[in-house]
Amino acid sequence: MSGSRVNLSRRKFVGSLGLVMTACVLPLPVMARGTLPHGAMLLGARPQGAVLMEAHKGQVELLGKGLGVTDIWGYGGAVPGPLLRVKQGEELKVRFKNSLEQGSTIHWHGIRIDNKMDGVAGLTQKAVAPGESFDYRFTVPDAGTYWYHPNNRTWEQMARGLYGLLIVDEPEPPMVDHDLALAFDDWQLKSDGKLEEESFGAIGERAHGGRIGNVMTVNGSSDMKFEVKSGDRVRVRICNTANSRILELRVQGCAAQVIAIDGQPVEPRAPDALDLIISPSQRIDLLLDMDGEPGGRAVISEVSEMRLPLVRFNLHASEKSRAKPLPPFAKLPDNPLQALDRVKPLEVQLEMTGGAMGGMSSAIYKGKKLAIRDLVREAGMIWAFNGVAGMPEKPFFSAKKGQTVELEMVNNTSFSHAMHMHGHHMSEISRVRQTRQGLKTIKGRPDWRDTVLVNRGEAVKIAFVADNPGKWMLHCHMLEHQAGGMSTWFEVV
Ligand SMILES: [Cu+2]
Repeated sequence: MSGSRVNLSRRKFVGSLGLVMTACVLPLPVMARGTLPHGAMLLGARPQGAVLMEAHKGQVELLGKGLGVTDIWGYGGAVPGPLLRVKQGEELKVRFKNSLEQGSTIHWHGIRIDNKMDGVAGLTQKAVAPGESFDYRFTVPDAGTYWYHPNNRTWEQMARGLYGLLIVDEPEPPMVDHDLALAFDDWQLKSDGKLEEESFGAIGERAHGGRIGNVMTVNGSSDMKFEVKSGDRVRVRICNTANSRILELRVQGCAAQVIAIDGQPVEPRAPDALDLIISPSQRIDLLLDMDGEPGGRAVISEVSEMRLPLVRFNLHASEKSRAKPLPPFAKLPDNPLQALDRVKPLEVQLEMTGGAMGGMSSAIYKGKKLAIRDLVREAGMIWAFNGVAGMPEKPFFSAKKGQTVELEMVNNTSFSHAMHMHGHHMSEISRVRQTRQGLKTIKGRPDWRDTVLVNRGEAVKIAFVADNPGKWMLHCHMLEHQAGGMSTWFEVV
């Protein structure tokens, strides 16, 4: 890490992000059923029922008031962008205006969306040119925690702050005292708070673990605090919006349960260490019961590099919210995902190669075989899926609508990869790791999800029902790896 960058540390936050705070992270008051403020938290104007989302430059004090200004790109000029909130089955209408100096799009991450609305530049639409607009209009089939970000030069645009969260409410949202949507990000900042821009596109970042930041924020704040009471029930929706950092979380001082992963409900359970490893783009919904005594504290820390308390819940000094603890939390209603049919699946294998210490000597790029040196020089790429770097002209595979696909992803590289599939959710059916003693079966994570972490030396088989027609990306969500070659697409016909 260069000397001009500040150390990874928790910085004092004094509330300079007032607008963002108000819009996105104030604990909602006690919410009785059916009284969620749909749309009430939107920042943009809503001309004719559409939300206006304008991407433009902005300035925030990520390090805290008076500690340096960071120039960012944001939806509404803020980090994160406006919290969007709709009810399951409703239509979301967004007019996206691009007031940046480069083309952009909005991808609606994790939504099983109409393909035309998926926001992938070069695959589902043209990049929206500077000064132009694009209307996104789609219904949301699944309740849960989702998010949005560009899909054009994503590695740069997201690192500059372009992202926001999207909540799709259940028809009857469960009773909680506070419902919080939190974007966990890390930034590469210089000591004056300015973004480290010189390293954008650096092959060193692409070839290794990606752009790892030195300052971590939660909704643009590095000191996120909430005032709660002993006895409160809090739903915390966490999204990893970092370019490449795999979050490792610890929750202390309260009773925690996982209730959803990547938006999809799971049987409520105490989180194990695997549950709290959140790779880039993944979400986890935690239910926190504040069972500590008044005056106490609960903390969510990030521990991948050092123990950083990132979210604090301060319990009121004397008051309790209720005399008796709440009854156990029932599983959220399942979303309308089709069951797998594993009798005659379409079987596909994807081998990941390349990167530093990967030993890849050449790959196909735009139909041409290039030696690794030329691949790096001509395309800035250094990774491949089945020997192909970057988006191929033809689909990686074609599935018939309704067909179950079993995809085995074999990681023959020296790094972990967070594999994200568009338009669908998948279930992990097996995970094995190459060890000196041979293949070892690892505990799988069968819950539905849109992103699966494939660690080095692992082969992870996932299955999904290809029920959404169109052209869908499949890529590593470590954005430097995606830019460095780890992206492909499949079609459902
Ligand atoms: Cu990767």
